[in-house]
Parts: sequence; structure tokens; C-alpha cells
Amino acid sequence: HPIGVFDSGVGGLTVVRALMDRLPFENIIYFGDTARVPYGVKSVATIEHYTQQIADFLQQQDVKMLIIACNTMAAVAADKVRASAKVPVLDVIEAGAKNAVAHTKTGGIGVIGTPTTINSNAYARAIHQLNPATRVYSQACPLFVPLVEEGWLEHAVTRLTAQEYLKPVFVESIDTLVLGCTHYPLIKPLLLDVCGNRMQLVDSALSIADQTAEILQSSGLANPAHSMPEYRFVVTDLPVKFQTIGERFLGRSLGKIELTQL
Ligand code: DGN
Repeated sequence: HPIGVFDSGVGGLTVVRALMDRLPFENIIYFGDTARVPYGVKSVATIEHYTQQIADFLQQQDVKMLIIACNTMAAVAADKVRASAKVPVLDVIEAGAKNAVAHTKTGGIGVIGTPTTINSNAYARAIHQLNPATRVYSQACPLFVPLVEEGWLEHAVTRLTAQEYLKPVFVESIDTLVLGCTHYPLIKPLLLDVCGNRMQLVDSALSIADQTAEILQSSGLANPAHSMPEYRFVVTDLPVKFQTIGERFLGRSLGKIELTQL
């Protein structure tokens, strides 16, 4: 049975990439809702409805586990998905929060993400639940998603934008910064540069890959070593640049892309 990974569009491929590296014998089916992206600006009711549709679709494909790769979906719809799912459900927020709490030394944790993720306060809640003594500073960075999709990973415009979002008062209050959006791992070097190289960046894609590995091992659900993995990529629309952008996120070729309607 494959691991089901889903996202509002192309971004969750950073999570698939981390899973492929960490768990090379696992089958993965990726679902990207490219016809309805971006979710980051939609209402909670709509995001919940879309997320449930995708979780149902993936369970019909016999997945052994569901991974909510999209921070925006995880922020507002994870509880709903968990309540109805018949397989374990992991999400990037839970994984990223755990990692942030483990890394911080000063107790000052920064979180960046889409406006919906930040407004939901989901990261702050998850972090405080793990360690009430931490201080969480949040900053919405709506312009990063289009800049990353444009491929401007080292561009002067992206650098200026980052300097605007990550003001010294914000940066100086924290020692750990959670990349609370699927797109941000691609601009890690630039963010590190803007924040000062001593900042601990928490990549929620890597965090969730570690958590997935733990759960598969402890539950005995892991595929045997040396199995040949199968990967499927399913989307609701095939925009012109999907292949190019997707391969940049995945770090390798996507192969065949399947189109479906929900
Ligand atoms: N995948 C979304 C996230 O991680 O928040 C970003 C893309 C979007 O829906 N705006």
C-alpha cells in the first residue's frame, strides 16, 4: 500500500522529495489540487471541504497512511480529516512544531507561512502545547509562494521581500525559524542569509519525513528493504508550467502525471 501525500498544488512535492530520500522503499501517491490552488486565501469552510474530498479520494486508492503536506490545509482541516480517516494521518504542522521545540535554546520561535496558516494560529497552538514556556512570533509571507514558483530563488526581488518580512525586531527575538509553507525550503539559503547564518531553520518537509519513518517502523507498516518503489502523481489540472515547476520542487523527473476530477 502506498503513502498518500496531498497538497493544494505543486508545493507538497518538497514533502515527497524528503520522503523519497528518507524512505526509498516506500510507494507514494501524490495528489495536487492544481485546479483549485491557491488555498492560502480561501475560507476555512471551503478548505475543509476540498481537503476532505482529497482524503476520501486517496483512501479509495488504498493508502496506508495520509500525509497532509500543505500547511494551509493542515492549519484548518487536519482535525476534520483525522476524525473521519481510517488510516493514520500525519501533518506538517505537528511535525514542524515538534522539531522547533526540540531545537530552540532561547525559547523564541518564529513561524512564517501563508496568511491562512498564520491567521489560524495552528503553529503557535501546537508549539505551546508541547512547551508552554516558548514565545512564538508569526509572520505571514504571501509573496514567497509566487516568487518561488517563478523560480526566483536567489533573485534580488526575493531578497528584498525577505528583508521586508523578516525585519530585525522579528529575527532578533528568535533562534529558530519554522518554514511553515511547502514552498519555503527552496529559498532556504536566501532565508538563512537574511536571518544570519546562526538561525536554526526548521524544514517541515524533513520533519514530517522523520516522523513518517518512525511511525512506519513502530507500526510494522514499512515496506521491506530493497522493494522497487512506485510513484504516482495525480493532479486536478495540468497547468503549462506544472512539469517544470514540479521537477524543481521534487529535484528529479516527475514521469507520467495523471489527471483526475473530484
Ligand atoms: N501548499 C501551501 C502551503 O504549504 O501553505 C502553499 C500554496 C497555497 O496554497 N497557497
